[in-house]
Amino acid sequence: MTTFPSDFIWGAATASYQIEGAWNADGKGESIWDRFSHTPGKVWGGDTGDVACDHYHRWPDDIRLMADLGLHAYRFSIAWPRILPDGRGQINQAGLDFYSRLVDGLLEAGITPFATLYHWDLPQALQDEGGWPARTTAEAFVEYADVVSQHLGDRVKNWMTLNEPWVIASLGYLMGVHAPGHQDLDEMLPASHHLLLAHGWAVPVLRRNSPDAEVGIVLNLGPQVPASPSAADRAAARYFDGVTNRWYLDPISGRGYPADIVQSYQRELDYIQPGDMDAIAVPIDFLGVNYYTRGIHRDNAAKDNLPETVHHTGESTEMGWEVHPESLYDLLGRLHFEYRFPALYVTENGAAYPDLLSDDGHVHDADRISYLRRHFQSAARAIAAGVPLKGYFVWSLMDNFEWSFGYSKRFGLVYVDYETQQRIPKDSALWYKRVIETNTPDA
Ligand code: IFM
Repeated sequence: MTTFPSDFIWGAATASYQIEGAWNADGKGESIWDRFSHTPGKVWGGDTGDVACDHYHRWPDDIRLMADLGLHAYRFSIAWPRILPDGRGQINQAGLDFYSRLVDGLLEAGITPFATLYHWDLPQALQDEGGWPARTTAEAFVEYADVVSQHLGDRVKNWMTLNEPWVIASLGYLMGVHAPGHQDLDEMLPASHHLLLAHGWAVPVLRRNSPDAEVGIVLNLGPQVPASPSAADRAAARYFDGVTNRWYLDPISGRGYPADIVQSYQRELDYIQPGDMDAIAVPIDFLGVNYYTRGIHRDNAAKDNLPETVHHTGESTEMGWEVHPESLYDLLGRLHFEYRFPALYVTENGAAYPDLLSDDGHVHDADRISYLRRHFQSAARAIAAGVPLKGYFVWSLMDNFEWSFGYSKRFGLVYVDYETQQRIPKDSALWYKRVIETNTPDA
């Protein structure tokens, strides 16, 4: 039987813009995702986060839901423009009060809060001054981290600075499919640096305001493997590993930016100032790992390439992402044995499937249960191999706004009827409750 350590933390994750709604309530400022989703053509079906799951008003019910599922911990994010509507300066007390009540409610329910400071909803006012490509945004982030941790740091003891800087920089400033929708390598590169700098500068502030807290950062990571053992395919895989994984892992581990990738960008990284790389390499207590899939790389231009030996399993989620649980084992092993972070959490893992509310009033999402069970088993194998994995947060607690896909993709353990805001635990939620109770995915 697969078992987990007795103190293993089972949780679920969400993010502010994806669930809260109340986009302009109680003094909240506009975020780049408000602006982006209100711009025609940017999000599937014209969907916006204006109402989302209305969690801003329904949070007491949502905490009851979490308690019913037996969650040990809840990972949520704080909306920067609720706290500092202009990004810096004037504090919006109503925003702080919202998160303060949420944290108190979680603690009363016996659920440990894990708070992420930045899950993509940058104050639009800061974007108007240049956004993440501007160093001043990293400076403003420190002010924001200070304000939040001064108010919540007595009760929140698990902090994550950023969620997925690769996505923020690459999808937002290079590919243009996320807010603010820019397509410019010369914005993406400094954005990635200023995100890491914001992280590095904020860590000591969080430690100062939140004694005994554990502080980390969350990266989206996945093995990038060659389709064959040829030199060309290995080089292709190595490049993608560098761009997506090492570009963030190496600097936070004190190794600087990977030289092969620096060379490939053919740019002067003249935005890096003395002391930056040391600040970015500040020791962290844990790394948060968001794992969804792997990448298989083939150099189609290579002459006489070797036959492919690594194939897609043929199993995909509704996002089109290959289901490959073994890669979670490989990834966790690599992170531990190659980078030696003091502790790891899976801060996101889960799957979108075309869930249907059946006539019997239930959502029979056997494919999600199968996905999660196999990933939990991989995580257990990694722990058995010596990886200090401390907990696992399923993405997501409930269906929500899936960025440029709007509400068309459902990742939740809990089904949300967006017309009525009714929450209906899917079969996977009831199964997850048993996993937590028994501490085994064989449940
Ligand atoms: O919904 C997102 C989340 O906000 C960040 N990580 C990936 C999830 C699924 O795409």
